Amino acid sequence: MRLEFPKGFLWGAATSAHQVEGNNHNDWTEWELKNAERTSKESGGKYPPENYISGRACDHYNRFREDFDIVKSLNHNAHRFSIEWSRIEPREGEWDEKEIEHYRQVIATLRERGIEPFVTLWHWTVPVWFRDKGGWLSKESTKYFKRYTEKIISSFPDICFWITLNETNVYTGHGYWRGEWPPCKRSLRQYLLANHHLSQAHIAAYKAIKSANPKSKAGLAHNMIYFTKFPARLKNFIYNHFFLRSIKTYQDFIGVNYYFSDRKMAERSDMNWPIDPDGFYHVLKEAAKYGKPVYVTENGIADAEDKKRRKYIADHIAAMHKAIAEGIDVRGYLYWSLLDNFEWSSGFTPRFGLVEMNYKTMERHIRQSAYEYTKIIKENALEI
Ligand code: IFM
Repeated sequence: MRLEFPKGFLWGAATSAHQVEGNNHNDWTEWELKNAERTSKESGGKYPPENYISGRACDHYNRFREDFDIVKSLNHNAHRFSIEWSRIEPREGEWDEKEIEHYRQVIATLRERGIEPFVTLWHWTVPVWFRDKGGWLSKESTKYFKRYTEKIISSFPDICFWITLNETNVYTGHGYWRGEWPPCKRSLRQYLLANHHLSQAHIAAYKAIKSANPKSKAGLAHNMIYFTKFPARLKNFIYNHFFLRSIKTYQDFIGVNYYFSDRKMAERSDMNWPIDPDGFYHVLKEAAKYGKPVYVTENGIADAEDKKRRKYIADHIAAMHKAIAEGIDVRGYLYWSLLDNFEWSSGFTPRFGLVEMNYKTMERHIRQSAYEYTKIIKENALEI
């Protein structure tokens, strides 16, 4: 059977600045240096402290042209990346024009290759001065984020797709509720406050984007889980809908990041996450409730041996097709991730990439599953 996708469907992959660029200086890099020894010990010595320090990551900052050649060779027609705020505004109110020029080159390089950029403004890391002012707990945070957004949109006025924030629910859950990620808070009050400021930041950024260019589209990349266990409805509301509802009409599309459900599945990824493509179908239906187009801004698997990725991608794309066939307006799919990269507190161990990284030599090796994904892209259809 052949599952056809709508004409003009966008296919590609995603990355984020801190996870691939290398040599950033932000709140995470400082935290990594303090925590690497402890995290390494917690792994029972299995992974050395360097595994938990982003360091030069994939050196994508210097090798983005080579990486986008790979993207083109794989026939992707869209690509999501993020701009690193700490590079653009390393000190409060001081813009680094050299870094703006860098991202101008990144965007131009994608466009020259016929690849549509999806630009994320914030993917979890913040400049250290912003952290020192209280980060997302400060009531000034919205003002700072808006100012940064305005600088970026005036620098890149022709971007069609903006993603303001990445996975606010995952970020605040780990950083303000469970205390596992910077800024390592464990407080319901602070968790709610950070969420509140992030939703205000989104709305301010959305308004700024639309007033600068009403034709551009702005949304959020939102992590969604398919919940089946009691109290599934409550969990669905809190995790999947609370933030989306708080930004209500201030979004032109819903960006869905999907990885797993809460069901017991026979197959798991290297992250030990259950593989549940049917859950993907269900979360797309949840996302569709807002009556906006849906873009899959992330979906992927950590699979170092590349044994499960081909099937994972095909099964998830089939589930997405089922949603489309039922009338859900899904317009694009971005696999996470283009390259193996720095997976936050798990370090370099998980391998999500279509492209395998040799971190010693910085060589890139295209995995077989990436070619299988390309077959789907070329046909704009999946044969099952
Ligand atoms: O690597 C992350 C990404 O930064 C945000 N979404 C989930 C991915 C895999 O954990």
